[in-house]
Amino acid sequence: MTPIKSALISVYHKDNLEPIIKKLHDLGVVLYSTGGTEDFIRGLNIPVNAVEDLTDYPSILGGRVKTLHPKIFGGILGRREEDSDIAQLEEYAIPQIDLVIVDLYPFEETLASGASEQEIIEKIDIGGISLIRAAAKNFKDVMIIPGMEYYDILLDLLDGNDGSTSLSDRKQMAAEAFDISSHYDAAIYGYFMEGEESASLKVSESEFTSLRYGENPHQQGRFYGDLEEVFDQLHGKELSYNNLLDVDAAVQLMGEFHESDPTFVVMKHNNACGVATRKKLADAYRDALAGDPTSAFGGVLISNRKIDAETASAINKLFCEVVIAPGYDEEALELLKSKKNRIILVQIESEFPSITLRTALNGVLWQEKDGETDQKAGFEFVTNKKPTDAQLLDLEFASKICKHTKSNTIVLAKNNQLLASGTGQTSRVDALMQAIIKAKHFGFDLKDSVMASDAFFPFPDCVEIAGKEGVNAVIQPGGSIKDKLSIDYCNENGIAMVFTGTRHFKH
Ligand code: 93A
Repeated sequence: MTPIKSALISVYHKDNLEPIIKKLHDLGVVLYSTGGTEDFIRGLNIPVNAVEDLTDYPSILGGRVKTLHPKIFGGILGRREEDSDIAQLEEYAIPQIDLVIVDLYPFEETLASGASEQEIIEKIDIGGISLIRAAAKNFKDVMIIPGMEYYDILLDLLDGNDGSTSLSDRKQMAAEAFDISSHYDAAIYGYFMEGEESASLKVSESEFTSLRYGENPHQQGRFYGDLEEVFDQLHGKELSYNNLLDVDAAVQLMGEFHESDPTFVVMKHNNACGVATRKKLADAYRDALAGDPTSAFGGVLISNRKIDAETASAINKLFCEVVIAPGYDEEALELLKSKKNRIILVQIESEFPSITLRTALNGVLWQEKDGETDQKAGFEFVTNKKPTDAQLLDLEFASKICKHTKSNTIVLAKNNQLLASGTGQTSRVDALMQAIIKAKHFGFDLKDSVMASDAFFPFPDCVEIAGKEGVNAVIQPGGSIKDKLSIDYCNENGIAMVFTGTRHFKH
């Protein structure tokens, strides 16, 4: 047990401090303190030494530098068992400090109060956090009390041990101290990163939701995170594991269209099977559904506009799992609620974590999300024929869908409508064949349509097949050693092709 003979006390909130000070005084502990805390102690008629008297410096820079001085930190960090440390403390007349009590500037409260930047910055505690870290580092000799929530523990220890502390108590409090300091710094980091990475990934063991099951009924499933932060569920059963994956895929894709005219997307198994942008939402829904009315059954629908009654009554003719929108007219909501679907409210421009995680073998793969959206300003025109303005819009439209569809993928589109896509195929030609067969099956004419590919064409086969079907504009990253063969075919057949330089694999 080590007796406490001296204490440095520097606390922001003075509440509940009185019994501690009185107890320390009764035990004959020598007290050192900073300005406001010193005034408080003097107010109790208890003797206290001002840190200024010890350092021979006043508190300067408006209080920014109060305790940051070797006479303070030497007394905390000096190792009592190290002869050279003790000799130096004596040489420089540095008193040993056995107990440090700090209550930090309230950074998070100040931030939450909506204070100005200047006020927030001033509430970044420098001296206090250093005192906490120094005392915790030297736990072999020094006891740290890193916040007012630990006063009761200190009082109990002082009562029980007649003013002495044990090594294990000091070590335990050191751990608490680093918990406090790391949270404090994390809050400051969060403030500085605001806007850059404000949507953080929440994976916390303590915050999970049990799902009815995983991907299949024989698999358990859970969600780690806080769904309420992202959306409001207005109707229907709890979302399943598969629903959550589709909702995620849907909002990510719709994020690409948040500034577009009314747009509707039908998602199925994480891929879009219908997408259309129109002047009227009901038309967008009709034309999205036309993309693949078969797959739409049991799908997840998302709109970038408030859903109106006309669109809602059209939706009600279909069985769907989830409807997602940034709003619902009253009548639309009543109509949708009459069916067994789930209805959720999401802000389309919500920020989501900028990274993805998935397990692989015995570890976790981490990557940044694909944040690149292909826009005409970045297109490289590689064929003699340049796309028309209408084709450019369709190329952008198709490329956005392509980016959010499982690889290998080919997307065929025309007039802001997804005609068909080939999804998750093992070859690009298979993806194209699938898209062509689907488009024709649902009655589309591919003449004057556009084609998007998530990766380059290793051979000219895709442009040859597509060209014969009537596709007359193509968007792809480029970069194959055989690019020239595809370009030649396009030039010979009056097809416009653009390179984006950006691959959009999604596995
Ligand atoms: O501005 S500071 O970072 N500079 C310092 O040197 C310093 N030393 C202690 N803030 C500093 N403190 C903090 O002052 C403590 O963490 C505590 O919150 C506060 C107590 O000040 P007072 O005793 O004057 O009320």
